Amino acid sequence: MTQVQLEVRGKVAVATIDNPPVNALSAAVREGLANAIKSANADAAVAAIVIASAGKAFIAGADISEFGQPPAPPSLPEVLDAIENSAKPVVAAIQGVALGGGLEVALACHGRVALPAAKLGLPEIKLGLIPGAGGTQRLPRLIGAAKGFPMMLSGEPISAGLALEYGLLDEVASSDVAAAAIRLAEALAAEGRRAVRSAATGELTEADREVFEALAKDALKKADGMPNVAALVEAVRATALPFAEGAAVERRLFLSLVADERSKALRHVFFAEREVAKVPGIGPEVKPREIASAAVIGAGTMGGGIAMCFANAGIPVTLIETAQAALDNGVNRIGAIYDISVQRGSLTLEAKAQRMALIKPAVGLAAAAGADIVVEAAFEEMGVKQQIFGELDKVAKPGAILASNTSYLDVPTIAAATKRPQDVIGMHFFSPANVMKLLEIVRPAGSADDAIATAVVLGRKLGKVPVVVGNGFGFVGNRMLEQRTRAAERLLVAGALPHEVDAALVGFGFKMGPFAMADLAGNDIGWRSRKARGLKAAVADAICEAGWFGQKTGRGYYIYPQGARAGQRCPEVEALIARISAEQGVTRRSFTQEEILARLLDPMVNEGARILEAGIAARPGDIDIVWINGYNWPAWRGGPMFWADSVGLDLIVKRLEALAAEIGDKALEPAPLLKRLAAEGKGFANLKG
Ligand code: 3H9
Repeated sequence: MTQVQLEVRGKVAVATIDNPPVNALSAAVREGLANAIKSANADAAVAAIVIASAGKAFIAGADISEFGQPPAPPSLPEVLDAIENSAKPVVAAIQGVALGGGLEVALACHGRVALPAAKLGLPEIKLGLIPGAGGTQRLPRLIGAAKGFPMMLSGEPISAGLALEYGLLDEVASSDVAAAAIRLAEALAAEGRRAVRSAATGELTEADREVFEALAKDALKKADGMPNVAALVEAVRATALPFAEGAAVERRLFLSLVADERSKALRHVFFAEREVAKVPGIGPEVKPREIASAAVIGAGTMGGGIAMCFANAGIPVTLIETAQAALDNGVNRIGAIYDISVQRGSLTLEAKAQRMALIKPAVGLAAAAGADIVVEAAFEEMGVKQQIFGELDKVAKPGAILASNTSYLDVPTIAAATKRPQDVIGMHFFSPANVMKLLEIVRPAGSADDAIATAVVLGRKLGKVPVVVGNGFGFVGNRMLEQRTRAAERLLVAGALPHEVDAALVGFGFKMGPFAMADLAGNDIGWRSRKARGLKAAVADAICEAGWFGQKTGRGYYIYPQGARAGQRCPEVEALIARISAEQGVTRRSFTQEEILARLLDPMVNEGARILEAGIAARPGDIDIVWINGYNWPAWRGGPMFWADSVGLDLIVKRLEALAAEIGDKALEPAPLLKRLAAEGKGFANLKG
């Protein structure tokens, strides 16, 4: 079975790539393309060649799953050289996305025709890479670096219309792109070989180079330590060299980036993001329910944000409160958030009006009667939730999905307040709900498969990354966060200071450390929750007892002079911490950044292992996706479970054993799964499949 079929139509040989789902350039496709070019050139009856594709995508790029494996010949640059140097002109017929190596195939051709809906781009930057098959050399030579460099820097594809304007395409065909490509191929053949232009022969003008250098300077400033931005600049600069030399520079840079841990992490995230959409036990035969309208209960910050998600997706939503004043406040808050977008220019006044019109404020639960889905975002207290669900059971229409936006509570207990537990699930949004990508969908035992499938489809429609998780205190994200919070408190008592702990996490790549985060969210939230659960945290409790709730009170772990967002070190807090260490008989010591990181992150990994053992997360990659999309874990670090693998599970086990002994806390001992994998010399990645 060849993945490239060659068929001669008149004088034109059409090579059609057929490698579902997205025609990635696997070794078999590369070989098939090389053979097609060779045999078409050897066939005296053929005057020109067209490269076309079956399916939706033209070519989605190199096969990402092959990276990091031993290279299988022919390499893509070799195939592209064969296309470019073909004695007979080659034209690309682009019917769908031409991305990465896919666009590089098209660039090596002598002509390019696309359908209007096609998209063209070089997204390698998003995988921690740069184009590696001549893209950095051919694209700027064809359309100029002033246009080509930003395309490679952002990784965002452009439309066929813009590509035509740029000169990246020769033609946009309204239909039958293969026929249009055949016509162009015939015309090029008729003009004769010498008239055929190759992207590799183009040269950049002085003015173009100047614009590029200015853009490059700016990009390097914002590169944030990502090595591929500097590599991209270097590769584009190499267009000043003869093509073959420039291509060699690009290849060297590309190969070193493929081996870089940051790109490995981003590739892991690419596949984990797609895998997370597959819910174990729920196949395509499970049809999601139709969601044409929604209701959100609670017009507080969370409920308002969730209502905005529905309105942004064009779904009418009833926003419900118990009293008019609270409702008015909620609606005003939503309006004010949209106003900020309007001021920033990211939303038109008209769009704001349309979205506000989709939000229907109402007092009383009876207004939820017509909704296909009801999302409860009321106070986080079991009694409150049970009362609401009991009433909803009476008013909601049959088959409506009843979702609780609980962060910690037991969903089956909430469901037990209804006579339709199969329709009750958790939908845990993250604050601010209209911004954060993560949506934990809690799937309690007894919930209907089609209710879960509906929530997944809806989640994506709302622009979220839905991750289906099992029921259990704190689900995945908050359960692991609690370990980090405890670890941060332990570090303070042992000798570290808040700014040192925060700096370690920021150095790792988080936007904020745990104490800056707590000050932003409000320290009283954790305090209330600890009190309700009978838990103690000496430093955190003392901070709250002093009334230092964080930014909103002007002080917390840090001081915030006159509403400043960045906190300053607080001598009183530091003295308070030292006093608590002394009270607990601890001799304070200093910690390196590396020690701080290990103490914060190892217990999270341990909890992740327990979550996997309990089946609360289906795969280690799901946990990574939760942390990247809900808690700002840097994507280029791949998520906590990927990070653990890169550190080595045996080392994490040793560190946890030492920590458990030092603290005298059995809960910190390595989980059985972690120990087993470490003993077998494996990582979490081995759990796949
Ligand atoms: C590159 O080209 C380097 C070169 O410069 C140099 C080489 C020397 N490889 O996203 P979907 C799979 S780097 C392997 O759900 P959609 C994906 O895993 C590459 N597999 O569909 C999924 O599998 P499964 C530059 C790939 O319709 C299935 O296809 N290119 C690849 O929402 C469907 O994917 C890119 O970065 C791949 N390249 O979106 C483009 N692409 O069904 C990456 C997809 O088993 N791809 N798969 O879960 C995309 O942006 C989107 O997948 C695309 C389709 C827009 C194509």
